[in-house]
Amino acid sequence: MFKEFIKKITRFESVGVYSHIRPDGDCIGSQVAMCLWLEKNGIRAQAFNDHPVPHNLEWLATYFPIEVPDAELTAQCDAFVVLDGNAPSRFGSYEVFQNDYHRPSFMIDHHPDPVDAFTESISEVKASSTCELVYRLISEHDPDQIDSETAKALYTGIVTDTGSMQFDSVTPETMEAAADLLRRGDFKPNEVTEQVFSNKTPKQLRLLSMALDSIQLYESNQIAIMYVTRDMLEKTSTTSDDCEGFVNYPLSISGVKAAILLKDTDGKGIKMSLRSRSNLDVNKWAKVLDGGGHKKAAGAWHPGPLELAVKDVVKIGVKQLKEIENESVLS
Ligand SMILES: [Mn+2]
Repeated sequence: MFKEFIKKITRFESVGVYSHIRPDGDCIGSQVAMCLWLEKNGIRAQAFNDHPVPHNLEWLATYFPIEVPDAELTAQCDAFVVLDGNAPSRFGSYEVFQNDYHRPSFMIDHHPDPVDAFTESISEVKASSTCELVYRLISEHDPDQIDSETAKALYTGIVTDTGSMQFDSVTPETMEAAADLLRRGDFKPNEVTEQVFSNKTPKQLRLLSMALDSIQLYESNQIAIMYVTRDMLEKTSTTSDDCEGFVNYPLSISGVKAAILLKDTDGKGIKMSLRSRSNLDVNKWAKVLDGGGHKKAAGAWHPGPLELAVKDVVKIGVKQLKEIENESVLS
């Protein structure tokens, strides 16, 4: 799988590497590592994203600059790599450019249901993160090319996409990858995690306090709902980006199988983050609401208002709970 990819990608002189829009630790980490690896092998790399790098990940962009793509920059690339997303639409202006130019395209990702729109794909749903896949790719080619910056970038994605190694996507291979990255990069885990996680502002904690107050439980505590409204953001002078990670709090309540954070913050409907720590499949759940993602983590959208969004999202979850109960009775 990686051999073919390595053989083909290293034939190009100049490669544009995209991370998905509204970037996170996994896509930025894998993007920076991929660019450093390409350059080590004599290929000119450019890192692109339409959106800004989140504050807690800006340090990664000092290892390799991430630019907003424009027609001039993209025209310089012979091929593209897209990371941590499996459909062209996840990469913003990339899709528009490719519709016109049809350059060879390479995808590495771990989300379900990949779109058949790429020249070469590495699509591994069981991988904890795209960073774990890029780690395996570089290791298969030449593990000595994993320098300290590459190691920290890849470690960031593994840690952020696994909820600090808590999700059930974590395998012995994930732990081995993390251990090898620590050894090769010669750093301690907290050097990365403090930059990524311990950077909360007092305002964010005030917002969190309000969000915690909004938690409601359904179906004997199996489903937890939390919401953030524009009013809460105004009262705490925060933005909806400050809700990052909030959904893990309702998910941590004993007995909760799935938690949903609803954000009613921009007057453009309700954005939802769905998380599961059971056999409830939030990817299926989100698909009913114009979204998708993984079995354990997904995003969805509802036109609103908030009360109706809560009602509808709970209804879909309850239906799935009942189906799972019926299946286990029958089997
Ligand atoms: Mn990911």
